[in-house]
Amino acid sequence: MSLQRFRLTGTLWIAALFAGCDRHHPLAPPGVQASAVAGSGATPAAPSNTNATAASPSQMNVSWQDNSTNETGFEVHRSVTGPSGSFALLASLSANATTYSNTGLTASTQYCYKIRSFGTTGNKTTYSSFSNNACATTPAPPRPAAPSGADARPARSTAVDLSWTDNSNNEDGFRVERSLDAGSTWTSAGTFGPNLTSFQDVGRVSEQPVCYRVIAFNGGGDSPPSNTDCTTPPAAPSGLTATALVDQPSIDLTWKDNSGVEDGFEVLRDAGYGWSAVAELPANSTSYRDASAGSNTTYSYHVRAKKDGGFSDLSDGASAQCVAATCPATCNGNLDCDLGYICTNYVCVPHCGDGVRDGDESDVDCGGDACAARCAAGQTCSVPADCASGICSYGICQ
Ligand SMILES: [Ca+2]
Ligand SMILES: [Ca+2]
Ligand SMILES: [Ca+2]
Ligand SMILES: [Ca+2]
Repeated sequence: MSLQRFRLTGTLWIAALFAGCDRHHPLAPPGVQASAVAGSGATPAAPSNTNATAASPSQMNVSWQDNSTNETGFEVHRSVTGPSGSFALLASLSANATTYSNTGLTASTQYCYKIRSFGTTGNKTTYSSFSNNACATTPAPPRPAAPSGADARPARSTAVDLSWTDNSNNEDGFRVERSLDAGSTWTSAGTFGPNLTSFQDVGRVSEQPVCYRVIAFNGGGDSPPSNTDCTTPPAAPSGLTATALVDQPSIDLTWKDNSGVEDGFEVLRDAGYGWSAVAELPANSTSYRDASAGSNTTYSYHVRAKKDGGFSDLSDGASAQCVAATCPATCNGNLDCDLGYICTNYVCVPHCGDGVRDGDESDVDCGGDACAARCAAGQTCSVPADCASGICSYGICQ
């Protein structure tokens, strides 16, 4: 719409010029005529006294003096390469503007500004010369808050997992520091970007104590260090053997304890369904009897030392198969087992004497069809036959 109007106006003006007729044609604005006739037209006066002041690490306030009465607006040009660097248009402002806030800036960085006014009439825009340059440097940001909750735990015998809490929203990154002498001297274990909260320190030596702390940093400097947390990656156990017993449905494990720092040992087993922990043992353990081995299944084992919630490398592996005549049936659910047995850890085990209510028992180890024991007075029942008395009233044996 405005473009069409402009074209109409221009055409009329050209027609008027060639005809030498009334220059004050009602469809031609006076500004167009003045600009055209004067050549440079209504060029507004240049602004002056430009000033830049850093309001924060991310904001610069720019001000200038408006010296014109006929401007359409002002342009703010900015350089991040110094006063003699390259300026680029940053903002176009309306008439009579004398301030501009430049936000989202980088701390500790110089920004330079210069301003010019402009006048637009029809399709013609003319610019004043630029004001003086004004440069200022954003201040350094405040130092970030210290991280907390540093927690070191062995990932394996030669690596430590470190995690911490990020308490700052202005850090440029984190530096993890390591001490091999209980915190007397520190060296950097790595420098990382912002908002990271974990790091794995590889290349550690088993049985060697190591301490960590974390520092957040930005252009303003370092935070205080976090708490210090220490651990010692334990040496892995070795020489694991697995031997099936011939007189009972069990597999005996033995291994060599190679660590002087472990909190305990964990026994891992795979019966073909994936690895899972089957035993947590105290420090200095060197044997374990797995009494839940079923028939026709090969059981594989590893042992690892525990320390501070982490682990050593795995021991070598060993495997065995239940060989006793009494090896229980393996199962994948209770329906695979005979009456009186339930499926626990993929093995059918008797439930009538295990001290818990399971199988079809109406109370602990009594009632139901599978167990011979009847429930005593006061125990739970479903039918009269669950009770020794033969009387089940409102679910309770009488
Ligand atoms: Ca003005
Ligand atoms: Ca952060
Ligand atoms: Ca030990
Ligand atoms: Ca039971």
